[in-house]
Amino acid sequence: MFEKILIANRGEIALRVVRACRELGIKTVAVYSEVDDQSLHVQLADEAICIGAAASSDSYLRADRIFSAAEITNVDAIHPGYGFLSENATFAEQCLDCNIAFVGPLPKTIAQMGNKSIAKSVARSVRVPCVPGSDEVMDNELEAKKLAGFIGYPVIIKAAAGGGGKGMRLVNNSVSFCKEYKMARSEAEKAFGDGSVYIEKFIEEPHHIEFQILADKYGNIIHLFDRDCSIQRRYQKLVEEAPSPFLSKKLRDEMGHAAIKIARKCNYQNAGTVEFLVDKHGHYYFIEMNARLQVEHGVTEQITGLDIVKWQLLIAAGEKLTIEQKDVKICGHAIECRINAEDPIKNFTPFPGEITLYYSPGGHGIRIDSHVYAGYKIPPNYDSMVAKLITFGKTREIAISKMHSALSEYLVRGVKTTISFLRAIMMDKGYIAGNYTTKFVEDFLERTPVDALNFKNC
Ligand code: MV4
Repeated sequence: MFEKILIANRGEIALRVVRACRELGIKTVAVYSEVDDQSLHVQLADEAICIGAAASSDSYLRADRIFSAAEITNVDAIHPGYGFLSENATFAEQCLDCNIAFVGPLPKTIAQMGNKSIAKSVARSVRVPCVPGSDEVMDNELEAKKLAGFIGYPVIIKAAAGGGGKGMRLVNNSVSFCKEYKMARSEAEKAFGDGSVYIEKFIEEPHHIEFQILADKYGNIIHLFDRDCSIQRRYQKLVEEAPSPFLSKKLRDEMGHAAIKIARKCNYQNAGTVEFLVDKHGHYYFIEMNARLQVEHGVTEQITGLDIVKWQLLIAAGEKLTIEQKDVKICGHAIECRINAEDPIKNFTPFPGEITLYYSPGGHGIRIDSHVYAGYKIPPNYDSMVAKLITFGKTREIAISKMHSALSEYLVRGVKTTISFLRAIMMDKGYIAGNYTTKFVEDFLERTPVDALNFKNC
């Protein structure tokens, strides 16, 4: 096992990794930016090194500085968390070149899955259904338009280097196709330095369902079942749950099997996620694979009893998966609410600042993953997520009820948060019924009065 690892991330996920390491007896090195010196991950790690100014491009994205910190502290491995350098194949490769284990997949797998068009061809090659569309990237505008007409509108243009909704354009008819195509390409070029795009039929009101994968270095691959991530706003997930209330046992088994086939084909190692869209008829389509630990991994941990971060470390250190698929069982139901420092009634604009008072809920079936506390100053430079509140119980009803009370108990003063907004979702008939789709948030905001989002003024 590793003696010491460096955590190339910040916030709650850096803390999550520190905790897993502590349990395994691994020493930890935190890296942090100038504005993150008060973060709990810095205080709880065994060592901490400041790697630069607040902007991510001057700190958490600076591979050179992270390697300097790794060299000074003599670590065996680097855990990249999510975001930042976690899906950067070059960074993973550089780790291996320096004889430092990268806690994630092989560089080649990251590169393959990072190109969403290649990822789809991997899925097709093992006969997993994909959304009908261009099988390759479309570099020619007129050919792209011809294909869109053939597929039938509405279509969606996606950046091959994108993922998670970045660089996506919905096109309703042929009149606006060329304009949207040009926009998509230039957006992709600007955001990823790669303007290639591909086209898909737009699936109306799908369920967004993903499967958690664990794979060791010896070809043992299991899935830890599914998460429903349909509750999103502008491609940011707000609420996730496991298992999905929409999937039948038959569909769940079939999709889990499909996810493993894709992972096997790309020589997947470590923890990963295979994303699908599922339409109202129960047809499922592979859309992308995320070659990293995800924000919402905690709900899967709660229903399976497995510690995904611990398994990531064991696998990276060369241990075999000792769990077989038949040993993985869904036990109960878990829901996660992402608590963001944002003002829901001002279009969810970020609300950085000092947390003046902080009381977090607790009790049976309640888990909080967070790096904040009273007196903590939320910097304006990063993602606005400040905590993940996870509840779990025997049934979905129990998990919802616990989430509702936990959100009611949660006190955060000094900044605005999404707590009241999330609490209103827990009281929503559509959410409680459980057959919601990716259109949920849009409809919910239309039917919910502003007052309902402003309970307790938090
Ligand atoms: C789609 C889609 C419908 N049809 N692709 C969004 C995030 C990215 N991972 C994939 N996403 C989607 N891709 C096709 N062909 C619907 C989504 C989608 C979505 C779209 C609009 C509003 C909310 C959404 C939430 C999740 C997924």
